[in-house]
Amino acid sequence: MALERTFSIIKPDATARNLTGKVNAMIEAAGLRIVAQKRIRMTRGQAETFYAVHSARPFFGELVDFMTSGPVVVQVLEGEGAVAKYREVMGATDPSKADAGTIRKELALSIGENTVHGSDAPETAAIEIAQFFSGNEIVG
Ligand code: RTP
Ligand code: MG
Repeated sequence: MALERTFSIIKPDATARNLTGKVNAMIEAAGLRIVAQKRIRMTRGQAETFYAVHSARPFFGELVDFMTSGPVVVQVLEGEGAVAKYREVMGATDPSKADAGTIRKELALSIGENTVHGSDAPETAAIEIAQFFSGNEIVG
């Protein structure tokens, strides 16, 4: 498998509980390298753009409220098959359905406050990375 990059967000429920280091330890233990990282406060505009694919869903307003409710840590992760590997490490969207040992099973609070985001395909990863990072901020 080829070296690949994926986009990750450590969400406000996790920064509020001081879990950034714990999430990062689980990412690194899985063999993924954190090649870019910054802590930001997402604007509503950024959150609406980021989750535009969900704009017609009933939970869209709540999702934007949540993602702008506190600091997030945006990251670029690199590794072999990074997109699929990180989805495995994250676990299912709903933490009650996530496998043992995954970030969401161990740390998430609910389907909304679910601790992390990870890109769902290499094409979306490239778009999401470009929304938050310029090329010289990523050091592989
Ligand atoms: P993400 O995009 O954050 O990595 O999560 P995902 O792929 O596992 O889930 P997705 O279907 O893309 O949904 C995006 C985020 O919306 C929130 N959500 N809430 N209340 C609900 O029923 C509901 N469904 C989804 C979650 O925070 C989910 O991560
Ligand atoms: Mg998604």
